[in-house]
Amino acid sequence: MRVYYSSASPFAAKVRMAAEYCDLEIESVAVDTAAEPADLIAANPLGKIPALVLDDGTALYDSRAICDYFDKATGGQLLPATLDAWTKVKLIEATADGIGDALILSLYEERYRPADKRHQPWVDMQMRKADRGLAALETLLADLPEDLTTADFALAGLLGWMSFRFKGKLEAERPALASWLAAFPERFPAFAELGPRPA
Ligand SMILES: N[C@@H](CCC(=O)N[C@@H](CS)C(=O)NCC(=O)O)C(=O)O
Repeated sequence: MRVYYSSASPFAAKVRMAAEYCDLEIESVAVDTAAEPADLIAANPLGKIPALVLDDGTALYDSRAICDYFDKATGGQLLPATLDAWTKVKLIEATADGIGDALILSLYEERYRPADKRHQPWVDMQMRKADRGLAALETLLADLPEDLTTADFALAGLLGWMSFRFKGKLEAERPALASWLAAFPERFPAFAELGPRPA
């Protein structure tokens, strides 16, 4: 299996950590999404990472679909079996991923738009989404099962990425999330190698 990724991406870190946890061997290929490389586009017409290519050439993208694939391929290593626990995990994962989407959109406004074309109210709205999501996550942490799940890898991807893209925000505003992140490498030592880091 091959995964297209960049070292800074919270979503790519999520799937690379999940693959490691499931003991799945994947080849990681670093790409620059802004350059729209042909091999990434062939795997994912949306040009986003992470994108996975299976050994038979089948492509799969979106971190949730990829993690669900890993879970199914390994007999349920990433998601709880009971409906109640599964629902809680999926809600946390969706919240973490949605915060990532909102924060990335706010960063792209700066990265890809000329200064005179930026619309601050829209950025502010994305930040409000992220802030509400982070507040919800602090409460939802209590619902995480003991064993690691896709929700833990989504959280570790998001919070690890925020620790350098939004430096100091978690410590100042969401200390429970900052503590959760600080404790994560002990629970999953491969975070040091596979967690998000500045490109
Ligand atoms: N919902 C997607 C989000 C993926 C995503 O937004 N990836 C970003 C990098 S962190 C990307 O590829 N951005 C390039 C683009 O949007 O063109 C997932 O969970 O995989």
